[in-house]
Amino acid sequence: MSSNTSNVALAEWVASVARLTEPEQIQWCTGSATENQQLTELLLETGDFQALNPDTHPGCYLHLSNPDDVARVEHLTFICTPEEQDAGPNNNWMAPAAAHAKIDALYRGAMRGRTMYVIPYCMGPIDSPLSRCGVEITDSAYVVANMRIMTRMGTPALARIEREGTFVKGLHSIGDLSPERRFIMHFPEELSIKSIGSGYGGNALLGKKCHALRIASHQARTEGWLAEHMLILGLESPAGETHYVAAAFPSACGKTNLAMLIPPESYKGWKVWTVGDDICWMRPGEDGRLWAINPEAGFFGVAPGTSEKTNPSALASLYKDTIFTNVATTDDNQPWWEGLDDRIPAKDWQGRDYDPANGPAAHPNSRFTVSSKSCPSYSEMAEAPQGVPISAIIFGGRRERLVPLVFEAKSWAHGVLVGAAMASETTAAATGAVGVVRRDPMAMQPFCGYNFADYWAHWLSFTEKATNLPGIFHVNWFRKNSAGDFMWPGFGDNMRVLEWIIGRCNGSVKANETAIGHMPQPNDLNLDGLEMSTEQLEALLAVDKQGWLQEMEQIAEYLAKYGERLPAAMQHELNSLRASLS
Ligand code: OXD
Ligand code: MN
Repeated sequence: MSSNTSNVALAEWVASVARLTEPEQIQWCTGSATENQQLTELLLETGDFQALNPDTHPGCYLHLSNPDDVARVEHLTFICTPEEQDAGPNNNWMAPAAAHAKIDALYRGAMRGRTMYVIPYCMGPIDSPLSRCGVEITDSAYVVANMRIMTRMGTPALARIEREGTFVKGLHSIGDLSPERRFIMHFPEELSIKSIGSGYGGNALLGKKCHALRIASHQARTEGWLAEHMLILGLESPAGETHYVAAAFPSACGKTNLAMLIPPESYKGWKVWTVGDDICWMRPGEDGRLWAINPEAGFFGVAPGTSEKTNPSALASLYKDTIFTNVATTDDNQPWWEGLDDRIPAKDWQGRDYDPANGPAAHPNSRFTVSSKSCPSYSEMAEAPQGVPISAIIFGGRRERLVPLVFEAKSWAHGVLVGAAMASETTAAATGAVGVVRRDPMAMQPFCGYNFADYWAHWLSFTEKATNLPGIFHVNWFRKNSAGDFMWPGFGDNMRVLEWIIGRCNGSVKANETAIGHMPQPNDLNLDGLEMSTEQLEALLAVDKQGWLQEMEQIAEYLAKYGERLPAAMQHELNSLRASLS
């Protein structure tokens, strides 16, 4: 048995994985600078990393993945619970024994000739009671390099595991990278994950989607908290008061941009602080509020579209110590992607000479991995063990039509229905068609580790768990007019909507009561410095009752898939909304 840990379960698991996968050697990761330097040298030697221009981008590397392995693979992602109904219609399901047998056969001898890395990690600040630990075993040095940035990885995490005795087991092998032999399997009851055949982000960095969302959502349900696909930001007013907001948007809908928003010029003295850009764990505090941590330590952001205009803070973070995956490069070896600026790239994301006939130079789902600490707007409260108190929860989607700029749910239960009814046009973050409207409840469709009906019941139960719950809001930055142009400028100007939301939370601003919820009176939105006519604003805030009735029919049809398990309170909310619309 290995002497690398005093935790017997961990030592035994590592030994059994080694027997199955037969690595050439085993390396326990400590997270030290020397270890990172050695790994980087190895990655450069194997060609998994290419150094970028050391003058403009010191410590930055480019990784080009297999062209068949560039996004999450939802059709190959499984929740393996003893009862199929517990995974729900929202997940692919496989019986645990069958799943283990299938994937273990693929792991047999998979690490021959390779190093097996053992990565102890902590999701959340190392000293926070809200944090949870895991161990990822992987044969990919690229995964280790990413996990080092995305989690608190190494010796302190192992010490916590040894103290607490519990951890999530994540086994990952790149296998032969064949999509035919690729599976991402979750065993919530066993608190374990098995992933093979992909080296890409969400499939391979098991702390992120697999642990912090799919397994954690199950853990959160059992333990009375929430694991959500949400950014967390702090909004500081000129008076120095900071409100924290959590917001759920489907993948690649601008969560990173919103989390790092720079207020417009007219908002002197206002400041947005970034706590997290993707995942939020919240639990009721003794004061009855929800307190949240960002379980991650870095950003795995979508590169295309990130620019000085859309997200200056993200861009400022990317000039040192960043891993770029599947971006293009310029002739002086700087990273480049569509939307960055008007330079012409030299090489595309497959390392070919750039030719527009081959499509975009950077893959649309190309990414940067960078420490949160590199971000100029990073909040020091992101390291606070108690987390931050949440004043508002925002749901949003990418909707060209119907859905107004902002509305507020009438109650918590109504808010849960608003979240459950979220829909969005699909993006490149997952494989499959782009631009199709799909239901993405709470932006958790790809990430909820159990039956959505039980998940909504869990959300509804928070009225009994917390006495001072945040307000729930819905936003849509993506509405288009009949000419096909966006009606709202978005980005920094989203601050105007955030200000209204905070005003609602502290009772300083009124609202119009409409059939779908509370909405701003046009004068309540601060439009200083923005060229927008009253007609444009009215169009952005219009409630098309007929359109909403049709939407309600589609929502009812969608929810009906959950049958008897759908909480009665949801049906009740739906019926009362329909009544107020007709
Ligand atoms: C992500 C995603 O990578 O949601 O954050 O796909
Ligand atoms: Mn995400």
